[in-house]
Amino acid sequence: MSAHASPLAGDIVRSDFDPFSPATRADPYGTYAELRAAAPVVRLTRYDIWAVPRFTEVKAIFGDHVNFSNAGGAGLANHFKEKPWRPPSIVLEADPPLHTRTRAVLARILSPGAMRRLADDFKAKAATLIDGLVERGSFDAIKDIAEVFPVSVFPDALGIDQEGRENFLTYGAMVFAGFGPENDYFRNLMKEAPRVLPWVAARCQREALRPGSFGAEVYEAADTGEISAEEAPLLVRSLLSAGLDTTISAIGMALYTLARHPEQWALLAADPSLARAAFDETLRFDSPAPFVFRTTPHDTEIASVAIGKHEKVLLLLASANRDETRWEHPDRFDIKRRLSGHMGFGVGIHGCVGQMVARLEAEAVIAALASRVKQFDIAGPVAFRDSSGLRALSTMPVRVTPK
Ligand code: OVM
Repeated sequence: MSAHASPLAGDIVRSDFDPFSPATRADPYGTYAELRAAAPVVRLTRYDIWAVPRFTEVKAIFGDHVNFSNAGGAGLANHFKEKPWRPPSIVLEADPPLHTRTRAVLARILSPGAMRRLADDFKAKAATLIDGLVERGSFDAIKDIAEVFPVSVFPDALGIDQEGRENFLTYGAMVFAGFGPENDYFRNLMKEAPRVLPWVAARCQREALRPGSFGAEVYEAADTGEISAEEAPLLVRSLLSAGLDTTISAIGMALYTLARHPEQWALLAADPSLARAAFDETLRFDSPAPFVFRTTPHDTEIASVAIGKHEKVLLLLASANRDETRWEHPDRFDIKRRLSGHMGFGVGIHGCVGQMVARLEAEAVIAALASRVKQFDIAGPVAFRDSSGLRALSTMPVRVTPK
């Protein structure tokens, strides 16, 4: 474990690093290591924001919602100063006490009991999907697994019917691109907004949601007065915004990481019950949601560096997950690592409320594949998606050797 440098008190370390560029997405880890070595907080001159690359400060800021607010926006946009592209999320982009109320509703809906009720269905659907693909022998692990499985289970759990589900993918892309700068990718997607945003809003209404579903349960919370009638559709919108692109990206990155480490695949194939642990290690090793922002509601400091009021602070989760002072051999992908406390889902009051759904989906897919396939090989060029807010693949041709 090596120590990190501490710049002289009062010194501001600057960098022209661009967290949103295609080059960063292709390989961010060298730059993350440089940022971690340089300082606990770095001024990114291209965007006039602060970046936090080390585990200790990322974790401390996650635990400090008084000095580091979510109401200022979880992306680059500063909601304290500018109007966001969509009405802010009432859970992600809110502070206590509003957040406390909305979070409690989601936490109950996504509880361990709810997961037990979904587990058999997820496993059966994963088995059917993977059986068909293993028979084919060659397929695209992103287009045929990662982009298919979450869409086949999550909108059902949410209570939304089949028709037009591809609109969710466009909407999810807008949400995650919307965490980055207003670039051509975002502007192009937003051309679809006049069609997709009303479609999404209609799916968030009570009439559109199957009785007994997660969505219907949000409306039940409005009936009991836990949230208001106006808040219910916005909270359904959160489930639908955060519940699809994330798991698609995470399952895709998990398969990518596993395929690049054949010796780890062999361990998994020998014992598919390692699937859940393997998934969490992929989230540490190559986090699909690599960062999130906080905004300062007033003057504060990070590791003795003065931070002004209404500043954006970029928490580099994916860098914290490789911090050499926190992890032994951080650059080693090891599914048998005794892993706890990674930052892939964030932590604290805003830590991913859907993380058990994500684990259930990923475990179902990875275990199904590992129990049928002894060798899992990349068979052609992979490509990353353009999204500024996610690290995710758009294609990964693979060849599988059945057991
Ligand atoms: C929301 C939302 C959207 C995207 C992600 C997220 C990671 C939440 O609308 O609440 O959490």
